[in-house]
Amino acid sequence: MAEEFPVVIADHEAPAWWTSAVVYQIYPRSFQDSDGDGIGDLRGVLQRIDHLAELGVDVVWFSPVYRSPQDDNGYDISDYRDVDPIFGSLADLDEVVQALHSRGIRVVMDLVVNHTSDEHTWFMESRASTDSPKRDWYWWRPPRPGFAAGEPGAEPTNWASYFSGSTWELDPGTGEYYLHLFSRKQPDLNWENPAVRDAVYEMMRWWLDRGIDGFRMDVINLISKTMADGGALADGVVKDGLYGDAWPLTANGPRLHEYLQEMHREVFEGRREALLLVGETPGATVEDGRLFTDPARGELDMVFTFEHVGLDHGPGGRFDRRPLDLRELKATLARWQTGLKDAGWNALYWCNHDQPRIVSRFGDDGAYRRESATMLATVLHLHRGTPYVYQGEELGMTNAHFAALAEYRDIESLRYAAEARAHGRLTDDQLVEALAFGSRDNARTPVQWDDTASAGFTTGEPWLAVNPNHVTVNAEVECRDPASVFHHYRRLIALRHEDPVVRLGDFSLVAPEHPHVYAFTRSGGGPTLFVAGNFSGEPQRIGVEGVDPATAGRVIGNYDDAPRVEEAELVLRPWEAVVLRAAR
Ligand code: ISL
Repeated sequence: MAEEFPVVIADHEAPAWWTSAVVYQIYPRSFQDSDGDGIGDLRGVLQRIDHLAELGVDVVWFSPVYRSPQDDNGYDISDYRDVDPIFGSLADLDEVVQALHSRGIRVVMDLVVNHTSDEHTWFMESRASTDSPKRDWYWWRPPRPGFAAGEPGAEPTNWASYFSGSTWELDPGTGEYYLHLFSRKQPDLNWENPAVRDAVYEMMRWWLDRGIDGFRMDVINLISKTMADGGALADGVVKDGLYGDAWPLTANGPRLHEYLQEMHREVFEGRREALLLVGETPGATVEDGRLFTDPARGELDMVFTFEHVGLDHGPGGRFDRRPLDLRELKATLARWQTGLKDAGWNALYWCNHDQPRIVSRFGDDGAYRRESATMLATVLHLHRGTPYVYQGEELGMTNAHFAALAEYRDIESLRYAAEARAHGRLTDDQLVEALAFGSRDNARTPVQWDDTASAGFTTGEPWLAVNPNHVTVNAEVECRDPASVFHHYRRLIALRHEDPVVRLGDFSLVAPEHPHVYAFTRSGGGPTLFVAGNFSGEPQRIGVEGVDPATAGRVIGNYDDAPRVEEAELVLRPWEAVVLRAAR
């Protein structure tokens, strides 16, 4: 594939190209179908390149399109070097990459190497016998001492999988159990084995040689496991009466940074400057974040933190809703801004294929859908970091609001519901409510392109129901209206490209204790910016800092005119966002 970008010169003084970039995530299954089978595909992406170019994004990250039994919608990979026929072919992918490159848009591929599919040849060889040369590529353990294989309680530990049930699955052929932190069709790779690491690095180099521009690394902080230390296994603390916490022995292990630095040397050396490397790191603290992203350490460019998207979760996790306290959101994001100020970099996001829609979560997806979606966008995009836009977010798409359990398709939701039912923990009504709040399918309903029957997504039967609100919420309407969510995102993206203060200015929180307004300044490298967002449907007052509201210019806002100023305070309207720039 031809290189369409100017050669990036390694200059360690200049800020990296991705400090002014905005990334767009495509979840191919739900983006655009081209062949009427109800599942989005790569030729469908080709039909929508203009949409991405008009939005002005710099990078597209593709959720997995590799060969896969689709147990977890492609996060279970059976061949890393081929495209699954439901999405098209390698030739289609080359065409998509070329089409994006020709518009100046780089391409980042999902890298899922904590686990493979159980249908990957590596695992099939591994499971064949206890003396298979690939036995040690995965985590095999005998039954718990005193138990026979298959007996209730014989699993080597009591650990809970992220998708409910045990993390251990018995292989009847050899009488041993294998570890799977996710579904039983996603066995964890054993990174302790250097042959595993070499095979992964070789595959990564193969993709870079084909012309892709980086990787989004799935659950990358799970690749080193503390359980490897002397092979010790221990039960986890039981949370829900059934299974124990796997985290302490399976995440953030002692060799994590060593592996990432090795990967860097083996795969990225000499070409790092042109790439974007982003790690998905659930459970990472700011201190971890700095270790991953300090450029001097040669690991990753940025990581996805989970702290801010867990603030509306109760003790029961993602299906247990509790109200957001805005002060906690501000304190959390500010901690990351400050913690990575001098070394490291933030990935900024509200949405992805695992997160319910932000406008339904922290905003108001009813009467103030447009206002709250644009307010949330403004606040996020004015932080220091690289913003990620998840497909449909730029249209103000909302949660699915499914009223029946039968609508759901996601393995995590289905297994959670089955377990909750089996143990009588929740009634069906409670389950409908829990999934409506927390299901990943909220993010996965098809992109709403127009008001026709299947929202322009497919001519067939969509694999997951289209949200009925596509009649009013869709790309056609959004693109026509200059005040829309779409055009607001377009302006925010352009602003990051143009304004060095948005790109690099220091972040400082204003009025951290205000319960309804998220306000901060960005300063240094140009006139100070003051940013304020009203997280409520009521008018709110906020004192202005760093700029004089009488002389300041309005850089961007989500109402037609500037907010009223009374006694040096701004009076923000419902869900209003505004960015003011100090007069020079
Ligand atoms: O959404 C979650 C479950 O509550 C998260 O824990 C999620 O599983 C976690 O963020 C890891 O996500 C990534 O790896 C998973 C895959 O299912 C997700 O789609 C992916 O983003 C396993 O590969």
